Amino acid sequence: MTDMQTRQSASVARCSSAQERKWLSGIPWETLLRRFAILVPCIGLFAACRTTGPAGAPSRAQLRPTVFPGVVPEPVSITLASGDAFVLTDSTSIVVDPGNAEVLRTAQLLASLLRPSTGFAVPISSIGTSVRGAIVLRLSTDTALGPEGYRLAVWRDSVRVTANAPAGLFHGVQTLRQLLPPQIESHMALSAVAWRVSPVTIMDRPRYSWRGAMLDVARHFFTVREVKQYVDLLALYKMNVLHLHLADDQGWRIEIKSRPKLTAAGSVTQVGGGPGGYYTQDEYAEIVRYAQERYVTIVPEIDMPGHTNAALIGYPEISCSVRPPAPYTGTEVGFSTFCANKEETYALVDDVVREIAALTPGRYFHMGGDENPILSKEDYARFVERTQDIVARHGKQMVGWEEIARARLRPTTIAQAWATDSVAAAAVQYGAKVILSPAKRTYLDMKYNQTTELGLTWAAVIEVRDAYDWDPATYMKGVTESNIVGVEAPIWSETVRNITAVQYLAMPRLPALAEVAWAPQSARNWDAFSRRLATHAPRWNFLGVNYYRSPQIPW
Ligand code: IFG
Repeated sequence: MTDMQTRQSASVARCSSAQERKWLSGIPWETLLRRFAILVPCIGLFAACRTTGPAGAPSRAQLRPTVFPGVVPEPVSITLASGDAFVLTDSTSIVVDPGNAEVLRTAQLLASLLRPSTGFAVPISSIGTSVRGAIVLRLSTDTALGPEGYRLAVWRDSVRVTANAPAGLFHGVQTLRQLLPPQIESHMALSAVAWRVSPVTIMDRPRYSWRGAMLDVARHFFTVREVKQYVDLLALYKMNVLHLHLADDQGWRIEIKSRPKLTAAGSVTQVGGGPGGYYTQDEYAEIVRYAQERYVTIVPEIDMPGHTNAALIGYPEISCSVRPPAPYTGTEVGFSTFCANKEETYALVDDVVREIAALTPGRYFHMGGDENPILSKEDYARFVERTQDIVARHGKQMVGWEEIARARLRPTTIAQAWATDSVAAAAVQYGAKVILSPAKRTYLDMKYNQTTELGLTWAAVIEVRDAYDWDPATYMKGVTESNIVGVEAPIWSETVRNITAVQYLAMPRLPALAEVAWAPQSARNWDAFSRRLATHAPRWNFLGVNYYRSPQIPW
């Protein structure tokens, strides 16, 4: 057997102390056997835990398993090995192929993580120079990994991340980040930290290609800086879609040059009466750029035909709402709609889709489609189908909330399940795919429990385990794994008005859903996840991320 033990032959070291047994207790054997090769030979473990104090039980710190990484999402394959750790020092460099601008960008992002906390220079040098003591990021054809997967090998004298594509290298770097001590996230240099990574090899790739979060910037407006902070969280957990809910009854949040009254009249307030706001097209482009560098695709949503009160303040001639459009600061839904039988309506839709599509490199445009009790079934279907044609004409694939499945869909269209476990299934008949956002599991604007100050309860109260313990492939009748493009966690902002409040509701349920979307179902285990997640709290503290200390997690 090589010194790299394969996970199949894992066996727990016999000399583990009560501390070790405590840490390992509760994690089912099959998880340990499948997920971690804990083949630290007794003598090795005893040596690693060698006591410096009086003979007898080693200290808690010495025994704390430094080789059991708290990687979230759980990788497909992770093999721990004995041997010396890789240690970041002032001679550590990052080695890349300078010819690939994307890979160089990822190297720069890694360097900007490592430099502040370690105080090391961490130079970036070209492939071909010595790799001793280096972190090597390299593209290599490896079809087993797909477009987002990676391999990560940590040895005493080097770290190597390889992938088919730059996105995979970026994801491998996030795993390396999580294998480093949480102090690595510090924005100020810390001394007396062992910047060590235990020897490990990982092969990893995502289960779903759509691993998303949605931020409602319409009920309450969030600044560009706050949106970037949310993108940072998604990137840490390998999520790759940020769906921005840019318009609703309470606010229109993006400049449309050919329709200036959308922002002039529609952006001036928000829930509760605050000042509202909107993104200029340059600001929206900056959000897109920032997200793209972190392999997060921005999916813009203009909710139509319902949830359109803010748009109709400026353009009341296409209103078929049940009340005259006016600035609205409440939280009711279902009282506004575009008319479906006026050509002026589709002229406005075309202007909006054209301008936003031109600013959006991602393939998708989300047209909303939810909660419209006003239009007849026929008129609603007509609106969805004409909008679907407009979106296609501007080069995008349409996404819509599950109700759009009541219209005839293109096979490229995606229905987003949220309220029921059946409506979106109708999309499958057209060959359309489904995103799973079941409100009872993924709506992060739901309270954790009845005492949570922020959030709503109409769908459920959702503790961390509720967000984690489900299988998308078996969740909906008539929707199987092959129909599913992915999972998305919306956070609606009726009750949250700044990013700190968003983080409180999002963390730690967002990493739970990131694991639902990334890890193989066979690798999912609540006990193991909860222990891995607990090790992330110090990381969030260094990052200044607000979070809910759920009693379900062994912090
Ligand atoms: N449902 C509405 C949202 C928001 C939400 C709050 C969808 C698709 C309730 N529509 O979810 O606008 O009000 O939890």
